[in-house]
Amino acid sequence: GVREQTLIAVKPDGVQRRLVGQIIQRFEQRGFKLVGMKMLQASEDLLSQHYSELRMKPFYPSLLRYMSSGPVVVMVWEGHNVVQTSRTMVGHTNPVEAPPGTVRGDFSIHVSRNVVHASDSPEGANREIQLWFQGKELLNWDCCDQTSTYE
Ligand code: YYY
Ligand code: MG
Repeated sequence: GVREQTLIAVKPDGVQRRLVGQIIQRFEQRGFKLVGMKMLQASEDLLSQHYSELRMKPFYPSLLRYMSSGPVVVMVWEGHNVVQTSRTMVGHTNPVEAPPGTVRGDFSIHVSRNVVHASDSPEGANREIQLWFQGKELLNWDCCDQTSTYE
């Protein structure tokens, strides 16, 4: 439905490289609605829950170290098929496979510094949103272009 939500995060490399504005712009321009956003330096505890499925991977320790090394900007975007569309906009996990026009294909080279996170399923998105945000931090607001974006 049009109320589907996803978690998008600009990772520490994206913040350091001042890409936050360009990344927000892409989601706004596509027509999605921003319903929550904050900047924080994530704890390893939060990140271990966020990346719990990857805990046995060889890159997991360095992933947590890097993701907790500086501020991230986390956002919740809402709209029809936002999870799948966001994955397409972000591009393949490994930037070598991410075509130009995607965030990773335009702004990154190496898998360990791929600029953004995007949830990979509606169920995963709901789990991640609850992990990163309190309910009161998500705003329910009317977007004035609703009837131009949706039937
Ligand atoms: O969802 P996505 O971020 O595209 O990829 P995941 O398979 O969930 O991995 C999360 C994160 O881990 C990835 O964005 C970079 C990092 N990573 C890595 O450093 N090296 C790999 N070989 C695979 C993933
Ligand atoms: Mg993932």
